[in-house]
Amino acid sequence: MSECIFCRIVAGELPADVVYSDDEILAFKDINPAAPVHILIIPKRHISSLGSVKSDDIPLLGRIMHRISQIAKDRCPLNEYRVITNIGKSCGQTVDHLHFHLLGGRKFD
Ligand code: DGP
Repeated sequence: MSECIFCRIVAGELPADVVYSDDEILAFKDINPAAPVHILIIPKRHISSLGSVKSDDIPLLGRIMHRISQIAKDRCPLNEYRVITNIGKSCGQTVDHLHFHLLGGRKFD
């Protein structure tokens, strides 16, 4: 059994409120939302962070970006939103599995 929480969600070992899933991408609601729309978009394959992507990952990263824009079109008012990824503990990364926060539905400064 993986020790990575997000790998366990991908494997169905932990529950999640899934909003999108395909062969390589999963999107689910953040357990601790910071905005009315707060969705995490992850590769199903374990990649630790954006800091460890390889050139082979470029097509996957493009598909993740495209998927984020599709989810945002459906869920974010005015199609306005923020996308964040944290890399490393000192910058707020608490789960060592690449994830993009899609935040929307409120004003950000
Ligand atoms: P970060 O701080 O960038 O590593 O963001 C990790 C996010 O993951 C944080 O906003 C809370 C969320 N999170 C942590 N554990 C779980 C979980 O088990 N389920 C869900 N849905 N979200 C989780």
